[in-house]
Amino acid sequence: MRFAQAIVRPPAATFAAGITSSHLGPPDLALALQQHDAYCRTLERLGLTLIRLAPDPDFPDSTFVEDAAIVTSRGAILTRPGAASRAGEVAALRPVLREQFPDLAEITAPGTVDGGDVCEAGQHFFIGQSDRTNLEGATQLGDWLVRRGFTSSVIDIRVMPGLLHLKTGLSWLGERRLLATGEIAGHEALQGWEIVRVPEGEDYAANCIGVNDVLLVAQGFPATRALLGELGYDVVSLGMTEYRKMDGGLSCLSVRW
Ligand code: CIR
Repeated sequence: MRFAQAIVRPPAATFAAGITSSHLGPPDLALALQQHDAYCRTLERLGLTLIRLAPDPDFPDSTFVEDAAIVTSRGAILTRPGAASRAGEVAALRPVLREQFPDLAEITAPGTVDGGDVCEAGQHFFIGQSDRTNLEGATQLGDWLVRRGFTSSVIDIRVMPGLLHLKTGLSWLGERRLLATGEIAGHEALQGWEIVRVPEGEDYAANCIGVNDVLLVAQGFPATRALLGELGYDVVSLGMTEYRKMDGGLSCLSVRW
């Protein structure tokens, strides 16, 4: 997974007013900003040029930029986020992505898609059908991917209560290997893939991203870190505590290409 650029957006002062199902208490904005800064500096150290969007207090969840767009090696598509309070987040990404991808596509009503439900795995994309991504949205995205020579499959995660998005429990580690929580590991769509199970009690660490030979994982999950290290990955861990309080994972803080 080689990336040269990414879009990021720091949390706004209203961050704590975002949607969450966690019972971890309100996020500390100052610490969230520090964690965001460390995340951005890590991407830059790995060679990425960052496009930094300004924080927008009207959209408390807008730091989770990944949900608003999907960028592939063969084009980009804006999503139509499934939560009403997040629908307007796409507007800030449109001009930036259009400049880079002139034939920028867009999911249209009644389809909804959150980028967190879209797990790229090389030529194949796993698309989560969730409370945020409906079947119409998943179908529009699947058709768009097929026209670009990719394949896709849909995984219904509505029956997996611990997962907000597909990527809450599934990440691509490269080649044919996926990191998955127990809930998702046995799904038929993953047949033929090598599954690395997230160690017991560390489900949050399932959301990780490979960036230019390094695997970025959330800090505080030693068994996962050790397991990935044994498998030969160069693991870098990042503090994510304040984003976890808002149901956000590591991948959601950037759109990469
Ligand atoms: C939400 O519920 O939409 C946000 N509070 C968290 C979104 C996290 N995004 C992601 O996992 N891709």
